[in-house]
Amino acid sequence: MHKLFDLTGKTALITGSARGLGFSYAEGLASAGANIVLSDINQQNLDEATNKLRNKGYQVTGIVIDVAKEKQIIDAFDQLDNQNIHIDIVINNAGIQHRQAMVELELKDWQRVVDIHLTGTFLVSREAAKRMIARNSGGKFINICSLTSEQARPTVAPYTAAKGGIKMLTKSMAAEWGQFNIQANAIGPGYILTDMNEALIKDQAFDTWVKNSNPAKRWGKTEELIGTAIFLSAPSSNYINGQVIYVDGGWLAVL
Ligand code: NAP
Ligand code: GCO
Repeated sequence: MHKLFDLTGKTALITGSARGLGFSYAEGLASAGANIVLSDINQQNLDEATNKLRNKGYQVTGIVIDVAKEKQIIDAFDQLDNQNIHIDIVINNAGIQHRQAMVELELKDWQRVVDIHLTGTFLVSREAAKRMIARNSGGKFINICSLTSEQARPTVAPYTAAKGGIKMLTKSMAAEWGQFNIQANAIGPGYILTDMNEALIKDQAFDTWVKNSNPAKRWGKTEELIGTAIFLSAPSSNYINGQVIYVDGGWLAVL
């Protein structure tokens, strides 16, 4: 393992990591040497995911965190403190999608999407950064953006607003925490084959649109995001701050 990409001795917390991209990030960082704290809202999914990684010989702790609930986040970090588990790397991955025209959208549905993506990213990062600064340990934040951090499509307004906000929150984190040797960056995945997009993948017209909209002419695979996650978690990115790296097959590069 090249020392620029070696995560040995570091502990990474990934939110929403019982399945999907979050689980891929966790497995990828574990393969680069990191100890892993998996977190999710569903205890059963979390236990299954924790066991999967432990069976591969990785050092894994599982903790239930609903990123929409501030008290759960605070309690979780207190629990980790009590277990002497110090978080060096945070991937703010937890997320949901809600597809509906704005004129029909209810406030509760808007609020839930924004609470999980944008506010959840803020709350988890605040608790982690407090401790990184107090320990003078430095740290890494990888927030999860989206093509919708840059461009919109109809019916996903709360998600788009939240993902645009996460892009700017990432820059705010860089602005305030860079002096403490903390780097905050983001990954912007294109259209990836995960459960979140199951309905879209099955829709022939949408599938064709995705394939025609990026130079790679295909959907992305979860494993194609791992290298960027390791890079942004490792010493190789120590002078990169406030950036979004789009892993999108070239989607945003072309008309
Ligand atoms: P996914 O397959 O739906 O998985 C989302 C994960 O987040 C699940 O484990 C889910 O838990 C968890 N979660 C949901 N609400 C939560 C909450 N309140 N607190 C904690 N965990 C919560 O989604 P995905 O495709 O892997 O997406 C992961 C992230 O990547 C999201 O932020 C998404 O916006 C972003 N992203 C995805 C794509 C893509 O094409 N897939 C592209 C760009 C960005 P449960 O298992 O209990 O539901
Ligand atoms: C949608 C999708 C997208 C992708 C992703 C693209 O309904 O358009 O869910 O939001 O998941 O965010 O980058």
